[in-house]
Amino acid sequence: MKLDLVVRNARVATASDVFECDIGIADGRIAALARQLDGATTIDAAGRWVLPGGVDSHCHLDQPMTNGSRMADDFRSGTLSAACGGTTTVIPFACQMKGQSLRAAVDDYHRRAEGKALIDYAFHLIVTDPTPAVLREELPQLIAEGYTSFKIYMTYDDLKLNDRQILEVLAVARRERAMTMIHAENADCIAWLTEQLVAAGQTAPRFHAAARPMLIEREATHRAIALAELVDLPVLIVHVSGREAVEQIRWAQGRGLKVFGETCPQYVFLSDEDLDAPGFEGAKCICSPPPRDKANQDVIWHGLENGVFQVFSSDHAPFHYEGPHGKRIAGNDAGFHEVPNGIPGLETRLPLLLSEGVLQERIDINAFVALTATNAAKIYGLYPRKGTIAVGSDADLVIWDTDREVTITNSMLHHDVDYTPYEGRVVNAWPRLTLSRGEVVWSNPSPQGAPGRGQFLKATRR
Ligand code: DUC
Ligand code: ZN
Ligand code: ZN
Repeated sequence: MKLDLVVRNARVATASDVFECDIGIADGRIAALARQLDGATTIDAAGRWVLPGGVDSHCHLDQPMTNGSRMADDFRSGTLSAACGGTTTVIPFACQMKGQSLRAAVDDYHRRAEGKALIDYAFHLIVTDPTPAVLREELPQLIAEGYTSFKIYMTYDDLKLNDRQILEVLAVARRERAMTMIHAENADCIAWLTEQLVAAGQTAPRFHAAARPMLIEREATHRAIALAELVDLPVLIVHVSGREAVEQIRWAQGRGLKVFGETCPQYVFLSDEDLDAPGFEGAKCICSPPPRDKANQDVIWHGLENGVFQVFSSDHAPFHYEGPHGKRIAGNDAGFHEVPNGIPGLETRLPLLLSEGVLQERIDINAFVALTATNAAKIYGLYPRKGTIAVGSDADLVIWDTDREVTITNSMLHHDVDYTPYEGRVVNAWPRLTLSRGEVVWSNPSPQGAPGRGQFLKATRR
């Protein structure tokens, strides 16, 4: 067999196994896993971890906003940042605006990605306006064309669905065997609390957490699970922040319901103390649900260890700290309720979890691979092309350095955001080399590969 490239002396981990071998690559795919392979070129992994490239199944790129704010990353900078952080597949969102057809939204996002993406991408849909045409025609057609997952929101005026609308969308997902992600927070409770906080002049960034206490996430998580049970449909609860939502998911899983859970770096590496940073600095960590306290960080860690969570994604939602289109869109000391929600994290997701999760022995390397690549690829219909190291899979591989300290600073990152919430944090893992379909896209410290080489991936149904 003629191999284009051999990665020699790899210490491979998949979601289930660890083994040492050479990885032979031909035509962008893994063609052989064996010893003593010969190829046209070779890369020596020298016994380092070689893991499947990350699948970041929850990130927002170039998503138009309705309040005048602007996302800092488009598909060029976002996918570059992902690749440099060891991620080789992203699944951002194609978000329908109310009044817009879903098809128009999908076409728009393809235009945003084409010519820019460095790595491969699929799309989740965000359904905000489930008209009869959307439910009967557009969704079934788009699912058949490879957009097999969608997110629905229970909060945000411009995005949210009511319970009846949620049921109707879930019914389509069941019939068409699509996967549904749910943002579970109770909109009316947030609005009521926000009104009171603002009236009392309590508008500093830390009050963002007071407007979204955990019980409103718990209530919505329970309701989302109940609605899915009524329709008899698996669902995935996104960006779970702490104990009360975890308890709902564990309860549902214990009853035999197919409820998947996703959490994100901000719920183990950030806390309410970060929201309480001096002045307006806390706005850098405003995201929803908000980071909770240290006790809740432990609960999320346990959920990563004990299988409550299947997916660890970034929820990269990038806004500048400075400038008129980001966190300060409503002024230099805007109220928390006027600050765009979201934080960057595409590039730091994997180093943080490998360092603090695996090297600190909270989770094993197989769990790391499952949480960051394999499970998302399976849940969202990209497996086994993506998310594992196996003969026939795309040669999306990352060689990891795990024996040196790296101090995270925003200047070393490749996103277009002017800050990282993880500034100054020390990790012991960083990608040394990232391969996407057998091509080098990151060789520390240099990004490589042309924007636009990333391919759109059609996802299969459940
Ligand atoms: N939900 C997300 O999924 N991302 C950013 C903000 C939000 O509320
Ligand atoms: Zn969300
Ligand atoms: Zn998100």
